[in-house]
Amino acid sequence: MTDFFKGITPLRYDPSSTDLAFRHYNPDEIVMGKRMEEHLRFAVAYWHSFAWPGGDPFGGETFERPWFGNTMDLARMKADVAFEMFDLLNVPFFCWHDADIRPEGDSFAESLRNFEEIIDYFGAKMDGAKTKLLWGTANMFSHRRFMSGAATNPDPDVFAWSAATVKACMDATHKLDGQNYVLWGGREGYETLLNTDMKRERQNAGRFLQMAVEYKHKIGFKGAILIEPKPQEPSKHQYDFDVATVYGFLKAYGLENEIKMNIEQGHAILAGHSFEHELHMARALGIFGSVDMNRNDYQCGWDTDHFGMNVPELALAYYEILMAGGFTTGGTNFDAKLRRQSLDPVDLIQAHVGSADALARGLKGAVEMMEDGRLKGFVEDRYAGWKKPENAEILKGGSSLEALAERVHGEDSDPQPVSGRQEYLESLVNLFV
Ligand code: XUL
Ligand code: CO
Repeated sequence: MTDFFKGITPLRYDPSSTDLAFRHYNPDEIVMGKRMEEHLRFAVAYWHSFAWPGGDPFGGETFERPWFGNTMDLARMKADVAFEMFDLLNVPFFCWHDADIRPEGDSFAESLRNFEEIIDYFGAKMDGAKTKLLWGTANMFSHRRFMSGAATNPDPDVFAWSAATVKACMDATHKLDGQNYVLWGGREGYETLLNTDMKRERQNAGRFLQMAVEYKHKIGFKGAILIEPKPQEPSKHQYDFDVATVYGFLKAYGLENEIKMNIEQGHAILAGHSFEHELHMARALGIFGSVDMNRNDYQCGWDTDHFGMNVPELALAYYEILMAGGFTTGGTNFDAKLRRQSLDPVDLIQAHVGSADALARGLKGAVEMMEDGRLKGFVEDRYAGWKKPENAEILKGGSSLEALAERVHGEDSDPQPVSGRQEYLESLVNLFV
């Protein structure tokens, strides 16, 4: 036991508490036939909570955690503190990158040894414990070797290094019985077109992904492979721009039935979309997987990774998730970090508790929207004309421009516009949030 969280007792659901407690997140409450914990499937992100030093583009470390440093002893202390927080929060899942959990070695072999030792350390802690692994992933963006990309690096040796890294991370995810494996390509893009061959980089990334899928099947990993779209930052432009772009890419490499989406609120905003848009698009394309839950600062234009606290926005997000059928292997990963002035251990706990409560309220609002049924019914009615046999036939290929021209010529009145009733629908949403 470390003393990092000393004085903080396990968090409980207590709606009347005036102290630190869950006031809305009640894991055992049944909503829409399922325990709230099983709907939300919360995960703590190891990197933001335990590895991030509190820097910003103008300032360095503010967090001075006792486990910061590049040794195995410190990596084990970090793991001890992390699992203590998982227990305090009673959280069902966590997520990691290889680089957050192990010290970087002087060679690939040394880094791998460190990594595997920590994975076994995690395994021992997870044995009989509540917290499971939602997903593992490889950090192929922080180290300078990845500055020109991982799978899209012009240097085949970096491509090979990246393949070895993904192999190790998939092996470890499989060993810890992870529910998913995530790929986020922060440097799979470019800084300047003047030194970039886009055709080659896309091909290389496509082949890399195919090899990851081949390996998944070879080792019998049953979890989902997820891609996390983001349009830019750290690179000027990234190939995994948004859900629709990634879908086109997957189609081109025959992977659309193999890979799903891990959708992040902040990334959706950077792509010029809303979170709901990205979730709805993934639902429409049948590739919804999981979410990285956070909140962007709408003014500053960076991926600020605030904790999600805006209930009306969260209700719309969970409405889309419920419409997609809810999570199967996926979950709600708190891909969020403290503000750099929030120095105290209790701030880490408060952030997760406050966001869990906001998310629980969002979920409950979404459930009410689903159960009320008017939103869904409105959309169904709006497209009901397509159910008529003569219209359904058009989409089955049983029509042509000439046939439709004939139909229109034979009619004596124009189609009459029908109200989209946006304000009614927005007011309806407000009944539930
Ligand atoms: C970066 C980001 C990553 C991924 C995992 O914006 O969201 O932390 O979630 O690599
Ligand atoms: Co993320």
